Amino acid sequence: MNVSKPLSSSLSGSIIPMMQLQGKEEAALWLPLQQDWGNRWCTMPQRYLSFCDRIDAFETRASDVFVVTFMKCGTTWMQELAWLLLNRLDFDQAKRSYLMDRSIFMELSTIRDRYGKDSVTVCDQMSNPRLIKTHLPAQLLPREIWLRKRKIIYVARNAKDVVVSSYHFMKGVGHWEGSIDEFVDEFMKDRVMFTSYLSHFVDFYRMRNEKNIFFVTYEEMKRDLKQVIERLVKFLDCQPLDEIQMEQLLKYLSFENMKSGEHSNPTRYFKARPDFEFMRRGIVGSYKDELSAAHREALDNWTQNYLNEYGLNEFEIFGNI
Ligand code: PPS
Repeated sequence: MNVSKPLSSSLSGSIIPMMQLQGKEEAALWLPLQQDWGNRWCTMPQRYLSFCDRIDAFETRASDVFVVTFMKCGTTWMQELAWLLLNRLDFDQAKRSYLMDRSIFMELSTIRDRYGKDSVTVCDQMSNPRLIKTHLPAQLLPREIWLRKRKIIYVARNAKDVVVSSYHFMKGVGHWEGSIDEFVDEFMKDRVMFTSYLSHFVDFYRMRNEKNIFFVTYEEMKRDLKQVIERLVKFLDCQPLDEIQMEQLLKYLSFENMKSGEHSNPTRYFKARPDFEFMRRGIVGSYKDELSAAHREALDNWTQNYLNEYGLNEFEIFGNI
């Protein structure tokens, strides 16, 4: 892994020091994409450097499922769904405890101290079946995931909604002090945490037909969650749900229900500004009244130019947004 010079001085709005990381070049030998990971970038907090070797060497288990996303793409929604499927729809347990304590965020300790011990160790000690959340891009995931073809659920979301949701989140939890205009610009320059956003989801979109990868979009989950659940049940080798179970699950996963639940809404889990709301709008298209016309156009062009390199377009991935 190559690490470029720290970028903290050029990050106008961010209040945690960041740096950009280049991927592992040798990964091209064993990744499904045969991608040259040396061309892939990821902006991470400097603390990541004390964790990256252990994340790289993280020992996986056959029953592991990794929920991999760029931030604000519907991770929590998918984690709750996958956790419930893997735990025989144990709604009682889900109502009693925060999802973040049931499905650990692997690199959380690279961002903030939550546990006293680090989040990689906590992942290591979880009991089966482990449902592990990560925002790391393909090139920085534990290498055993690829070597042993562990199950990955990948959720993608359109760029404009991700930018808006990320801005509110980062501002709310105190990781961003600048304006939304500055945020959009920094996002497109790959200077916000976990960027580059585009290569993050395009890599997984291109791997979507691999047997161990379940690719879905937030937009698809909004359009037809039932069909996504049916597909996921098969992917996770769970017992098919009867109609009553499906209805219960759909009700539990509704935005309104998760927002009103003490533990399904993670808002109180964060030390954040008083007006912070994790479950914010939960819609497709919040960019329409939150981004300027200039930024909508800039993000569209930026996205499409990148997708062109792979012969893709936004509509085929996300549908109408
Ligand atoms: S994080 O912090 O990266 O893990 O955030 P993440 O969970 O990926 O994304 C948060 C956004 O997902 C929305 N959300 C939902 N939408 C619809 N239905 C349900 N049940 C649901 N749960 C979470 C949440 O509101 C955030 O999106 P925005 O657009 O900000 O509302």
